[in-house]
Amino acid sequence: MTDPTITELADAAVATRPLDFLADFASMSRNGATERGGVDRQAATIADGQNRNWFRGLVEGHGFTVHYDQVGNQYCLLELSPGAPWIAVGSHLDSQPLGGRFDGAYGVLAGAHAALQVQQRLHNDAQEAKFNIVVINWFNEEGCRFKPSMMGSSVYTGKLSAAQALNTTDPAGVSVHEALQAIGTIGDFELQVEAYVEIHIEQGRSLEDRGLTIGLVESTWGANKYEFTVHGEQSHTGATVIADRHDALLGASALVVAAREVALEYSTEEHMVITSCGEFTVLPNSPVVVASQVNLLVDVRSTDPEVLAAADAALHDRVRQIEKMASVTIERGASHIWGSKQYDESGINLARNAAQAVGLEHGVVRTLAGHDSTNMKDIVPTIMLFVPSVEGISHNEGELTQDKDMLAGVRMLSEVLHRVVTGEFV
Ligand code: HGY
Ligand code: MN
Ligand code: MN
Repeated sequence: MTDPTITELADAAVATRPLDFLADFASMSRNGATERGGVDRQAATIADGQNRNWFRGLVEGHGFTVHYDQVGNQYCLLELSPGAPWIAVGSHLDSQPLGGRFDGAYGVLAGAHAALQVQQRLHNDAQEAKFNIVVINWFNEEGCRFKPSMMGSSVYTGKLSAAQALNTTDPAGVSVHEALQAIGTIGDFELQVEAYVEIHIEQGRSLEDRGLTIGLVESTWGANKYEFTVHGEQSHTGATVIADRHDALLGASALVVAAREVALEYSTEEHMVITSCGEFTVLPNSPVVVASQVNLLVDVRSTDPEVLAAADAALHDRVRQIEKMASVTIERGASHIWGSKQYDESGINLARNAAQAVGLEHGVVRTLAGHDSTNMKDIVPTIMLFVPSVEGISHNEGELTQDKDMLAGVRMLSEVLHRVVTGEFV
């Protein structure tokens, strides 16, 4: 008997490969699992490292090769046609503290499964791929341990320098570089991609409300995020008369309230404004001490650039008023800004045709949240898809996407990727 050829071995591997998305998703969700059904896998923590290694093991077992770039983006390469250019599918495996298990992680795992389904389909149909597929787990999309968010894709798309990303420190003073080295997921890999596809949970309720399974994302909201530091003067809470106080906590609290008021004042029927303060650190945070400093992050978002600019200007006016009212100074530090922008029209059409072909209820949606595709769409043709989030709950351990919707999303993604690798998109 003669030895099997490489092609025969590859055929056998493709034919016998078992794929069970829900089982893999359940396994992945054990990494960094929290008591209430969520995960805590902040960027480059031990839990994130475990999950990255788990994912590496999973995909290597299915024939991918895995590499890391200089800022810890994880590239899982599935070569379908040696020498062909690459298209990417991806999202992020990091999470918020006490976050949900679907945000980002669903899209990365769905990308790997969909890529394997495409490989199988090409094989069954004896069809040539025009592109190879790389599944990318972008580093630090969440931006909670290290700011700004969407860090890995920002470096990839040239919006942030690698040096700046690597030198960013967490509240304990650990740099991105040190943290990535500690979990061993940093390298020097580089890869150019010709198109990008991402699937993500909606994190809102529009699909659920409309009874749809797939969202075709047509645009992002614009967002302006600012790190503010309110400087006051530390003193005794009992012994310092009001006239002598420079209370940083009073100033910061007024800024939180002002942000909400700006949202209410500047939202129109047509264009909503959303503002938040999600992070607030008081120094020295002691019961009998007037705070000397508060660091807070305020973000302002809107669908319309002019409405966003007006709300932003109003927020800055309020900053100046609060400085006087609380006798503090407010310094604006780093900012992270992205514009409201359309996704590629031909990508939306391709995705619409794909949804029709696989028989899934679909509709056009916008994304309020930022995603790695927010960056990628600015450098390559990009398709962004959503699956429903139960009650729109996200960044919460109770985040949920039903199994049937996750599976429908993988089916949809696989149809889209098939069309992309066979040359329908770019
Ligand atoms: O929307 C956000 O701010 C985050 O980067 N996903
Ligand atoms: Mn996400
Ligand atoms: Mn998130």
